[in-house]
Amino acid sequence: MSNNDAANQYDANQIQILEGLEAVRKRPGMYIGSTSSRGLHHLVYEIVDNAVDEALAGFCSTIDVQINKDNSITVKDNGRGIPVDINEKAGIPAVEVVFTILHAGGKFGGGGYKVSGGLHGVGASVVNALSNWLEVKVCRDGKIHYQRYERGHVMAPLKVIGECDADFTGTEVTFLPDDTIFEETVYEYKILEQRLRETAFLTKNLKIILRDVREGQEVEKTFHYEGGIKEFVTYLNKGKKQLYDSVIYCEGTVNGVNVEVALQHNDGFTENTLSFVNNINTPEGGTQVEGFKRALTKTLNLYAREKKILKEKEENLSGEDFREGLTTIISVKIEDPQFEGQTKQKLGNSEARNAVESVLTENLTYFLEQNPSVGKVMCEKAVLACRARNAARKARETTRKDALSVSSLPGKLADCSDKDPKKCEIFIVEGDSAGGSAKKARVRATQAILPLRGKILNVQKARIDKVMGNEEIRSMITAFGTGIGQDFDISKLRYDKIIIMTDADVDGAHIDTLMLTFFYTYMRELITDGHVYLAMPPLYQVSRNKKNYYAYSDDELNQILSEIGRDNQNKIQRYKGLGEMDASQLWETTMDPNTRILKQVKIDDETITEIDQTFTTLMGEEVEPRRNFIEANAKFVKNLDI
Ligand code: TTJ
Repeated sequence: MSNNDAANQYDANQIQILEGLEAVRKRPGMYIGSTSSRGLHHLVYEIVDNAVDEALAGFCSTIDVQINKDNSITVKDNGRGIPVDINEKAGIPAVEVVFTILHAGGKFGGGGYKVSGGLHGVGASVVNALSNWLEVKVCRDGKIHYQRYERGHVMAPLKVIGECDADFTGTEVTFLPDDTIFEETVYEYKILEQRLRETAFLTKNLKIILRDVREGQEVEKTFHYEGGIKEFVTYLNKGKKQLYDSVIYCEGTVNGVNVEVALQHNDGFTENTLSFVNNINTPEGGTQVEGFKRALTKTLNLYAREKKILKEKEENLSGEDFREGLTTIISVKIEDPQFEGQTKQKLGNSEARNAVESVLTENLTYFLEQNPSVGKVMCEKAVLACRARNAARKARETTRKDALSVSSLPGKLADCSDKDPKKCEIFIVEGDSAGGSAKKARVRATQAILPLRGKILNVQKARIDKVMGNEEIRSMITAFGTGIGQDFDISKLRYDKIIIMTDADVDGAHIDTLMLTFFYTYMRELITDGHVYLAMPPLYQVSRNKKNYYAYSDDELNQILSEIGRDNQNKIQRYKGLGEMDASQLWETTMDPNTRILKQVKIDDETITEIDQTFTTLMGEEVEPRRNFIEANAKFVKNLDI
């Protein structure tokens, strides 16, 4: 190549690069999902995942993540350092390729599993394109190599700016997300903490340090788990009573699929199965989860027969029975993962099914031989679960025609007259008196009212037969029309919106969480499909010159007062409960679709791993954490993103 050709090719490459990164800036959502807080945090995972790859390859032991004072982020590792020599094809240093060419992940010279990039897997160049500026320092051969970019543009050629220890190598990246692209530019320590803790659990022995140096909120934590996912299970079962001491753990590689499974039962009734593919959470499971279920059900049924816990005439226990109160982490590493389903969150590779099944079957069989007392406890719990399930089914069959059919809607329900579910909504109201006002206030055609007496059952502390026997819960099931648990059918839902309307106090918040726990456990799609809302009654009424103003927070009260004037003409009333409002006030402030505030209950994929724990904390024996939580309301909002 003559000098001239080289120059031409360099120019051609530059143009391509700029077009590539410009496309990212034009349609950021396509590359990182969103430009909200979620996308902002995603940038950090994209960078960190490159360093995690290096750890998985066996060359990096520590990753240091820092939130800087200006909300820029620094990620530092002690890996081999991104190569700085000229990449033949692009004619620029490899490190520059990584940051400026779209889809050039950190992959040089194969081997290992492609983990980089989390859900979207887009890599460092996308982070660069979406940053106001980004600086990279690579320590290699005793030198510090440095380059700076602004909105993806190279500012100057890669250059040596100093020296480092001859035997130290590593990569350091600092970037400031572009405030013209992101709606939110302030990092939340808690969000990064959860994800990085999870990454550390999934990468045995990797040490991740997270530091916040912003004024007034300085904090530093280290996540380092020698036990990997085994410790993850212990962490998730914390605050619950374990059925036996050991966490069962196994690992193996079959047909190129590396499998790790860790599990332990607690004395609760809900299943908590979390699955990951190449460190990425798969909320919808897939073949790896199918393999786990098969292995668990078959192995334990075989064991129960062998030990005569199951008599010859008795039918096999179901998978569900064995998974009652079971916390499981399944982590597979696979070269070419295929994601399926609407949201691409479900693993499709069939070799993963076989790999998980065979690794778990072999190890669990051996474990049960060695630990017969644990095997016995597991089987006995499943037998009880099976009995409860059968009792619930019988109750359901005998009462299906009456109690659970639309023809016999609960007496307390004031149903709406419109039969098109899309137009209808149901208010679940705390207490008979508020229920009465709501019935008077409502639009009959489209708004149904179901008053509930007292607190509903805590379904984390009861088996399905007891849940089905609870009157308040039965009323809801019947009114919704969907059935429950395995029978749940969202297409039968009789209302588009299910609105929980409780007092704005500690008891009301408790009822909210009991209700959400019930929905989450037995009617999850109601939440994931966005049908569940919390009504927001006002906290204050301000009357002045026959005009009424409503404030939904203390801040809002202050705002209103400064607008209308702070003098003795104002009459300020603090509402203690819904019952203090008459029908027209309730309508105006909380029920009128044109003026009310509703909060939609959502579950963020990123926080789903801690949802079960959130409910456990809320519903647990210990009163203190619940009170703190409900009063502060912080974690609730974070995890459920209401
Ligand atoms: C690839 O194979 C040759 C030796 O270097 C390997 C590599 O690129 N390692 C690597 C990349 N370690 N750390 C990174 C990395 C770290 C951060 C913080 C950000 C990025 C984009 C890459």
